[in-house]
Amino acid sequence: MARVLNSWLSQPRHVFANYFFSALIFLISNGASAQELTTTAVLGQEHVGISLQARDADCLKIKQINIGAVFCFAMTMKTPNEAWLKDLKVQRFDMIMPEHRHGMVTRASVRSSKTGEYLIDGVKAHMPGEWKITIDLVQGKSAAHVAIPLKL
Ligand SMILES: [Cu+2]
Repeated sequence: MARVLNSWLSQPRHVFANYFFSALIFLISNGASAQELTTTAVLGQEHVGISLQARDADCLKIKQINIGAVFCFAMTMKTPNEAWLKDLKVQRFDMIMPEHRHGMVTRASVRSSKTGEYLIDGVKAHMPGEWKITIDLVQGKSAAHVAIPLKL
């Protein structure tokens, strides 16, 4: 009886785990190919929601990042504290391949036209593989280093 009960109990969990991991893998791979990347940074008391969307060289919408092509990121920072967000600075934006110990062959530049909205020009992945986006944020005396994985 215990064995039957055990196998009955373990079955749904096993199925659930399978679904869970497939969903997780889907989310991870989808996040990279759809170019909508999100993360959270903590600076002092503030939790900042960060989202990145890949665009083409003119910062217009695209479906995928092409290896070897210069592209742009549209980056949005969100926090309930608008006044605080006004003084948030993106000090550095870079993209590296940690396993290959190299960065990009271009230099990215950050511009902001509106509070919490940024355009990052001159981004380029010159080879496929595991990239890592790194962003340095500063607000007053608080700073954060953000890392977002990007598989291309
Ligand atoms: Cu590389």
